Amino acid sequence: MSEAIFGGPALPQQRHLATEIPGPVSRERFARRQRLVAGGVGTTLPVFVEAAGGGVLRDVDGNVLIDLASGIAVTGVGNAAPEVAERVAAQVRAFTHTCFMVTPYDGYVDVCERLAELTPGDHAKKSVLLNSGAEAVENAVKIARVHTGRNAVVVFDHAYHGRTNLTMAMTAKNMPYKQGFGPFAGEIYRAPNSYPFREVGEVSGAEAAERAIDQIEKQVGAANVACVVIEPILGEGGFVVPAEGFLPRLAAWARDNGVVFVADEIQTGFCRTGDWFACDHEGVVPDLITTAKGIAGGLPLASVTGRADIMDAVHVGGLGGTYGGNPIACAAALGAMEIMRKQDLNSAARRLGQLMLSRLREIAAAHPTIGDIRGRGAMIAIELVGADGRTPDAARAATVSTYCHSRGVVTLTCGTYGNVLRFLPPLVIPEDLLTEAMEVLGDAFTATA
Ligand code: PLZ
Repeated sequence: MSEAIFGGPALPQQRHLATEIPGPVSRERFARRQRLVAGGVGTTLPVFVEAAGGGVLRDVDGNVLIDLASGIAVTGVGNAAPEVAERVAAQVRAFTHTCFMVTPYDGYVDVCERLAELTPGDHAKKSVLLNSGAEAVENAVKIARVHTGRNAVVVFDHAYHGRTNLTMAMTAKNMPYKQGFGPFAGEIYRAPNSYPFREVGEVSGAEAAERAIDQIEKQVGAANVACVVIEPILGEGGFVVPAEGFLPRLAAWARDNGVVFVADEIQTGFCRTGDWFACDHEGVVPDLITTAKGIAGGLPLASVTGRADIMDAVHVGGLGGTYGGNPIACAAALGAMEIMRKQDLNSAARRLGQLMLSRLREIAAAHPTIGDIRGRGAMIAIELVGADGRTPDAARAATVSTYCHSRGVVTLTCGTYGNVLRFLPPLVIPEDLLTEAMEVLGDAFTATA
């Protein structure tokens, strides 16, 4: 066996370019990847990682990159975080799997207990644990349908809920998520979202909610709706923060009409936005909440958590799966949630957000292509537009992102129009590294002007 490589916070927290990006070793590995991995799997930045921790990734050429992606909002507590790594190692040595449906174990129940404490609302709650975000969304829909005896599912413009058949139908964007993969599941209805930057004229949160409600009532009928499923801040759709009042009004309408209100907090959850969950910001209490990504410090785990009576509507045996709530993933989640609490990652996310916002405002003052700066906590994005201040400029987003990659900063794009640059640093990133990454971003705008 080759020598162990250690990541985690002990990894030197310094950007370092040893070669061009990607370097020769990564290029060689990538050629092999191209021969062996299905062509449909994309790559944002073709460097092969060998260690990661704190705010950096180290690649096989010895380059150290600043991480503004967190593996798409997963490693909020940091990569290979000691509390996660140690609990995982201990669990692997004790037992790796029994299947919770065959013989239970404490880790699963402990995670459900933590979820009941941390998610919005102080009502009685229960959870089911699963493997991926998409699986959590699917299960939320199953539960809502059985509870209500209704079929219709309402989702929103720009939504992203996953890549399985049902969640593809719920996801808004065709390319690359849906193209050629139909037929899709039925009884999915799309309502208009609140997208302040792209509204024509001023539309308040309450007005945007009325617009959606009117469409739901006219086109679907409230009595047919099992659930509305909404990301409280859009993730893949562009980090759009709805106008204040939009979510509370929708939630109130759902309550008044016996519709299950499902918050998809798979990308926004676990301190990312400066609260445990994005719904907390406006005091919205969802009936069901889907979580994944940040929950377990990088191990695959997801959940549906919600009102005990709704969760209990399903017959025994109706929910499950071989690996859902795998003991190793549960051990990781308990470690990750402990870090979030002990290190107060909500405060950290707010500080990192302030740092990014102030630097981004300076960059935007010099580069009018930045039409909008938005987000909350350490979930921040900029939307790039043409000279008219409106037309999406996806090409510029791509060139700026590519420049950042070449200088050792891992950035991601998103948005329905592909013209949004998003920043998702690990919540444990040292602030000087984040400042440096913002400097590289500023250089990227100047160099690509
Ligand atoms: N709901 C809000 O953000 C996953 C997708 C990356 P899974 N987002 C990243 C990609 O291109 O596949 C996501 C999300 C929200 C659901 C999901 C789905 O979570 O764990 O990827 O299934």
